[in-house]
Amino acid sequence: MTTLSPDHLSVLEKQSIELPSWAFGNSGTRFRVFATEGTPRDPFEKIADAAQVHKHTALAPSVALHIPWDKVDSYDELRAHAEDHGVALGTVNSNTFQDEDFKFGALTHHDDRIRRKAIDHHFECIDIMDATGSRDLKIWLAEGSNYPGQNDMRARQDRLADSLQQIYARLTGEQRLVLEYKFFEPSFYHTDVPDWGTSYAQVAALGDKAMVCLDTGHHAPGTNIEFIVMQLLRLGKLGSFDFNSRFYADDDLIVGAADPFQLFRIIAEVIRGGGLNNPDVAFMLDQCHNIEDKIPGQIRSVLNVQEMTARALLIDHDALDAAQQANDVLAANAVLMDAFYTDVRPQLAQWRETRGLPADPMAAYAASGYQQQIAADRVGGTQAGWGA
Ligand code: PSV
Ligand code: MN
Repeated sequence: MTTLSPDHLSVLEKQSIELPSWAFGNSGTRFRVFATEGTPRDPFEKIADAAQVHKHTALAPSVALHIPWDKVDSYDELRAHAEDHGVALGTVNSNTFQDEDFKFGALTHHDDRIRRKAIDHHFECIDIMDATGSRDLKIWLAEGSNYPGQNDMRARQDRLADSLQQIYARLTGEQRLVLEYKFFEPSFYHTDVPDWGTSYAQVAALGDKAMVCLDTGHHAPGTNIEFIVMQLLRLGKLGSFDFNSRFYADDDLIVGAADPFQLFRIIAEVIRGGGLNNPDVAFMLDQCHNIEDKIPGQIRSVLNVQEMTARALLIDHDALDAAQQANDVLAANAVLMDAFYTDVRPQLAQWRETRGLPADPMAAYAASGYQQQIAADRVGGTQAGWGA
């Protein structure tokens, strides 16, 4: 099968990908953060930019916040502003990586005062979720150590379990906690949540409302990420994705840019495991646009996810199953590759038009004049950026 059926298209129509507010601010590396004209000066402007992505693609109806970067006086006002722009406020990300007190740890710290402060920061995030209507609290911890012997890793794991328990107990209603893992950076010897197994062990101890977040950039090179996707779905613990792509480390580049085939394989496992358009499995981007324009960078990203989803939907599962049962290694592989190599772009473009969307969202955005408008309008003030 080489064309998308009406069933496939109705699956694609329901797809939604959450955007990170920080993708619209300036970012860079430890060497330099480059400013771009028109960069938002506050969370309201970030939301307005994110809404452009949704307007041109109908793929990105919500925006994740990062606290304290996106702190505002009135979350009711921010929520209304988002709604006026046709988007919703999504996941709230905590931040325990930029406070002097957290230099040697936060939720794992041996000093009770510092650990209390880190837990209280998460309570504040939950209060914000109550106001924004957000469902997910996403926790990524920068803590760990740089040198063997620096820390008692076991004691830190115990304190982490206790801290998470306190945070979990504070959730209400439909709220969830998602725990993101990362095997390095900023700590280089050990991190306290390095891998999916540790995240799984910690969230499994908490309960049903705690899930694992899989950031595609947070694995050692060569890791079979789709295997982890399969396993977490199988265990009912894949809560969310932070999509991005990487050539070397946690590069935070446009999803699907470095290795489209890996993205295809990941989404194929999501579909296989019932995770597509499943509200329990949130699709989010976690990217930075260091040198390219940010809004088109995000448009390209959601289109890449849509395109790989379309290709993965084309996998002929009957043929695949038959080949697998027959131990026909090459035939099974060919079924997958046939779907992967199908160019779905012309059909997706046509389909977009039938829905009143631009056939080419990148071109439509470029022609809209929005980029020039924000460059002209947003003069003065401090551009949002790493830490702002
Ligand atoms: C850490 O590398 C991470 O992936 C976490 O999700 C953070 O919240 C995000 O990047 C932005 O700093
Ligand atoms: Mn992430």
